[in-house]
Amino acid sequence: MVSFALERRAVLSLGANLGDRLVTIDAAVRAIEAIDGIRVLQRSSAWESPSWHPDGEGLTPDYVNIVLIVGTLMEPIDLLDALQAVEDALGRERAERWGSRTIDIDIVAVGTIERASDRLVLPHPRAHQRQFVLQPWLELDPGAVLPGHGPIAELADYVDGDAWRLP
Ligand code: A4P
Ligand code: MG
Repeated sequence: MVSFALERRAVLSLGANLGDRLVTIDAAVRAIEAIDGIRVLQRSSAWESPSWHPDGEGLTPDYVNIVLIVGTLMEPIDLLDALQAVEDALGRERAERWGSRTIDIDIVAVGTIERASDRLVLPHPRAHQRQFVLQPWLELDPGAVLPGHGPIAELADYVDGDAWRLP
């Protein structure tokens, strides 16, 4: 019998604002499904939103974002390595922080872990402020709680910003 007793649930946010955004997101989901040690459990619809940037909204092309809920036995840092390898394989260039990108894969949360190191902050430090993370996550799990921040349904009620579900 296969046991998933030690498996943690991780919430991933995928975003793209260059090229054929939906095609790249589909390719990223397939690449994540192919990783040994990750099971994709749920995938949200695609949501579009103006680009967020510390200097203002809408300075770069609009994004498409989705949320994936996965099960994994991997340590969070190994998960980050595996997801960054997917970004690299899909042509992601890290020219500037918050710059446009073919694909960005952020780890929103891993179980109830709250931990910060140089390479990985959990939960993602800006996830609680972003409708483009909260709305697709709500679609999959309306009762979810973001560790350290509370129920995502409440966060989504008072966070600014806009995100619309694509048909
Ligand atoms: N890092 C630390 N914690 C994490 C985490 N929880 N998940 C480190 C993923 N990475 C994490 O990331 C920079 C470094 O953050 C990584 O090397 C990792 O060690 P990056 O992906 O190379 O660069 P980035 O994406 O520009 O940085 P970051 O911090 O992920 O940016 P944000 O704040 O996520 O902004 N607007 C819309 N509408 N939709 C979007 O998806 N995304 C961004 C990216 C900006 N505006 C957006 C969207
Ligand atoms: Mg990122």
